[in-house]
Amino acid sequence: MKNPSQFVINGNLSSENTQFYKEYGYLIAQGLVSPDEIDKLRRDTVKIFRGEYGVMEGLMPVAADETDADVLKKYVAIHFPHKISPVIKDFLTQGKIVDVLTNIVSPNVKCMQSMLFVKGPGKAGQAWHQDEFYIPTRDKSLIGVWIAIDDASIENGCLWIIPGSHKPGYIMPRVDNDSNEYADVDTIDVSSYKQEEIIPVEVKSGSVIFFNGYLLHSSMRNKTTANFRTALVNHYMSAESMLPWDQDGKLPSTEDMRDIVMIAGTDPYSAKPITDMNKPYLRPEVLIIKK
Ligand SMILES: O=C(O)CCC(=O)C(=O)O
Repeated sequence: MKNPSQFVINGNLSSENTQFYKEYGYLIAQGLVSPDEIDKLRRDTVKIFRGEYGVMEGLMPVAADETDADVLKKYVAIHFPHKISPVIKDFLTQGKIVDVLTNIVSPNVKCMQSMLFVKGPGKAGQAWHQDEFYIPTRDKSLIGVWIAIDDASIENGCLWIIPGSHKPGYIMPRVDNDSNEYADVDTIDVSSYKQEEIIPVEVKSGSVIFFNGYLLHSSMRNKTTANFRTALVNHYMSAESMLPWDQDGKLPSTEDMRDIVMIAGTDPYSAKPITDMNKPYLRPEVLIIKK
């Protein structure tokens, strides 16, 4: 039976939820985002990929007769959509999400990344990884907030996680990926975990999955022929920690990447200006990260 403490009910975080997050590294809040908010995000997704907020590298021209689905089928995801879309920028501070974050991360929270996945039919998933490998905080406070815009199922490529895998608290070695489920050239070898320890997180539209930056997670290929698996994933951390994040060499090395959005509390580093270094970009279909 599923442990009921993994579910946040009506956005009210209980002490059992907090304990569960510490032990297992994730929480699920079903229906945390209302159908109206989801509709707004859905319309905004189309607007972004139709280039209505402006063109960016990799965005393809749209023919007059192309349906929304035709347009979206060409893409996997866009990184930093909050940089162009006021709707997504606004959504970073969605009240119920902020409430959970201020309870399990810190009263002072900042956001450094958003990603909007459309993941149309046939598109590959993300290999096993820990987000802190990519976005290194100094205090291990990174948290992914995975918002289901469409229902996410095993068939359309939902998130898979290994509960408790954040506990050792170190970054695990990466090995070559030879599975065509994934877009990445490398992965983490999870064969030491038992099959039953590796679980799919199937959720309905409007649900939110919160997961620790050291938690092992992945997603498989979308095996449907017509369904998208649209999800907005925002990453947050405690504002007390600096963020030495160079985006795998894309940004100059820095002791503290200040292209952030404060979403709760106070910023202890407010004497340093907020920057605008990250530009939105489209995720390529094959991902190569330097080892
Ligand atoms: O949604 C997915 O397919 C992968 C998301 C993910 O790996 C992440 O947010 O770190």
